[in-house]
Order: sequence, then structure tokens, then C-alpha cells
Amino acid sequence: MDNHFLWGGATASYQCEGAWNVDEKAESMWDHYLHQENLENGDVASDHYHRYEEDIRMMSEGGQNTYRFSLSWPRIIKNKEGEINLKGIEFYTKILDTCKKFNIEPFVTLYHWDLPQYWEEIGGWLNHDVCVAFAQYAKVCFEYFGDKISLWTTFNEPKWFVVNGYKIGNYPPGYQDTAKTMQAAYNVMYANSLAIEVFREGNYSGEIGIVHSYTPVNGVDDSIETKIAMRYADNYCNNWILDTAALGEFPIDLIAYLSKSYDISFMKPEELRKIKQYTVDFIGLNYYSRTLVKSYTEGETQLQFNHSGKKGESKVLIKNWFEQVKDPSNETTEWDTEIYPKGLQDGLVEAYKRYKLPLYVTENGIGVREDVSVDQINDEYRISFMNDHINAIFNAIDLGCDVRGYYVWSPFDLYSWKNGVEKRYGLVAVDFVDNQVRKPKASYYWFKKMIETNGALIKR
Ligand code: GCO
Repeated sequence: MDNHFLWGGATASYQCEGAWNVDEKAESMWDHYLHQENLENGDVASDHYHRYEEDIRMMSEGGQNTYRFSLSWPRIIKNKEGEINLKGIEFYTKILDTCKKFNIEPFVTLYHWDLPQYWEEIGGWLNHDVCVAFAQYAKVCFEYFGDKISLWTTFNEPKWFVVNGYKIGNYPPGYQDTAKTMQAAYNVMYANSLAIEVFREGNYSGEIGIVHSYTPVNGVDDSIETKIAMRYADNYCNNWILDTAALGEFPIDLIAYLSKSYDISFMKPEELRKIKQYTVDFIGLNYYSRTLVKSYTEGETQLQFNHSGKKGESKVLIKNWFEQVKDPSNETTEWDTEIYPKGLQDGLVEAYKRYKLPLYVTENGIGVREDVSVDQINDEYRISFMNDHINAIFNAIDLGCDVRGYYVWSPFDLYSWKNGVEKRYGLVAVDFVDNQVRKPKASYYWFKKMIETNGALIKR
């Protein structure tokens, strides 16, 4: 491992900050949706808004040299007229200064799903104007924080927030509509190119990328039918984001297929030219599991998503594309996610071959129900999960991939979207009931030692 390799953890503003209406922060679409549905929410979450200093200090004491976090658009921009909230600017300036104080390299996401509600009210990602608004918000961030940040990303996991929000309907805004899904997907990818344009035109220092929930696609056999299913699955799961962000083109066969049934006239030639021109410098891959497929047989296929959804809850019906299956011989998490470290190696190799860009593993971790009241939390399962996935990264590096960092999800326990706080990913336990007390788990000390020994601790 070279000495510049980044080792750290990743969070998202909504999942850790809390302080949802503090210091003139505007409401986000998640605040609004969870309040309205009366579901467990992130109003307080890990109270990182008030405890960031302790959290960042613990990262540094845990040997980590980087922190991936997101900026909250509604904390920074008060309204659709673009008024800047200086208190929001002040908060992130303090976070960045604290990172500096503890020698932690910030890796910053502009959008991790918390769209301002004032935009959602006028159509959100279905309203084309939001693309320009996103680029303007990005410019505010580049201007205020540009000298403190050298690794930026535009969007976190477009696939998840678009597919869950517009097709499955279990995330806000809760649509189940393919035409809307396509429109939102297009607007997000166009907004990505506009933000990159602002970054390039402004000559800000550093690099800008995108973060994708990468799931390499495997087939159940070598048949031609399975290969066709794999191609559909790969387009659907990966390529519409990464080909577009990195190569500047939506996958041509996907567009051809969709245009048979849907009106895609919203894809304007001049905008497609912009998408072609403004592509990313690097790719962040979030890896939780792979996708195993077979060809579609008959009837309606149920494609089951196993990330960020409880067992059997998040499903989408896709006709004639592919069928997702499970390999029963592999272990799964309590949330039914197949544990498959080899997929991370395959994904890195595949992405590097296809895009030839530097890669970061921007999220990887295991969500578990844990008793954090005990004195010492022995999360051996997390240690073994991390060991095997870091080993997969080492294998990919040995095979020639340019991988530059690893971010565990998450450095401390967070609120997990629709799963609330019972799904814990952290290296540090947060007592959500009693005073938000932080307590390192065994995995925290293991990670520290692993970093200090530069990976020598990894069982290969
Ligand atoms: C969870 C997840 C995370 C988040 C993350 C995705 O918290 O439940 O599994 O991976 O969803 O926000 O980027």
C-alpha cells in the first residue's frame, strides 16, 4: 500500500447531523416525508451537528486519515431564490477546520439525498430547473470551501435515490412510475454535468467525481439468454450512471430499448453534448453486494433489492428484463444482503477496465442489530466483513487497479433511512437513547491496527 492511501469512514448529512431545524436550516424532502408519514426520522440522529469535534477526533485517534461526509443543501441554501445561510456555511467551515486540525482529509459529497423541500414542492428532480439550481448550490460550495477540499463528488448513489424514489416508491417522493424515473434519472445526470462545468470553469483546485452503488452483475450460467439478461442488468444497475458520468454517454442499447415504449424527447441534443463534455475525474464505488441474475422466464419478474430495504419490502417489477436470484450457499446479513467480498474485487477490476479512472471505495460495511449497552462490543462479524472486503481491494490493486482509498460505512452509528437506528454500521457505538454517548467497538481498534500496519494485518 502506498502511504497516501486514504483510510476512513463515510457518513451523510441527514443520517448523522440531526439539528434538522437549527440555525435556519430549511426543511429537506426527507424531513418532510418522514414527519408526514410519522416514521422514525433523523431529527436528532447522531447529533453530529453538535458532536462533530468528538467524532472527528475519534477518527483521528482511530488512525484514520480521511472523512467522507456530505453537505446539506437545505442547510446551505435557504430558499429557491438561492439565499445563502451563513450559519450553514459556518458549520461546515468548522467541520473542515476540525478535519485539518486532526490531519483528516475531507472527501465531500454535494448531494446525499436531502433535497430541499422547497424544490420538492415544485417538482423536485422532475423539474428541469432543479438542475441549474443544483449547479448554483455547487458553486456556492466551491466558492466557500474550495480552498479546504480537494476531493469533491456531485451525487451519492443516483441509482438508489432515483429508483427508490420514483420506481419502487419507498423513498420520497414515493412514485411508482417508469416515465418519471427516467426523467428524474436524466435530470440528475444532467445536473451532474452542470456542476462539473461550474467546477472546471471556476478553475477550483482538486478533483470532482461521482459515487455509485456499484453491484457487479454475475450470471447463473454461461448461456446466451443469461448473457443478455446480464447486459440488461448491468445497464440498469450500473451503466446508466457510470457510463454517463465517466464516458459522457447513456448506454445506447438501454436508450434504444426504452425509447420503444417511452417518450424520451426530454433528452435534448445540446444537453447531451454537455453531458459528453463534462465528465468526472474519478469514481467512488459503494459496495455492499453483487447482483446475480438469470434470464427472464415467464410472468412478471420480481427484482428484489437487498440494500437499504428490509427483507421482502422493496421490490420493483420489471418485465422481460432479467431476474435477480440468490446463491443460497452464501451468508446474508440480517437485512438479507448477500455477503460476497469477491464482488468488490470484480467490481473494481471491471470499473477500472471500463473507465480507466482512479477509484475509491466510498462505502462498505455491514448493518447489524447490536446490543451496545455492554462494556465491550465484540463485533467480530464486522471485523471479518471488513477484512475480507479490504482483502478484495488488495487483490484488485495487485491486478493493476488504481484504487486510492477505502471508506467504511460508517465511522460511528447513524440513522439508516427507512431502517431507523436499529441497523447499526458504526465502528463507534452511539447510544441513541442515553445522551448520545460514543463507545468504540472492537472493529474500531482493529481498523486502527490494520491502518497502522499498512494492511499487514489483513488475512489474505
Ligand atoms: C444504510 C445504508 C447506507 C446508506 C447510505 C448509502 O444506512 O442503511 O445501507 O449505505 O444507505 O446512505 O449511500
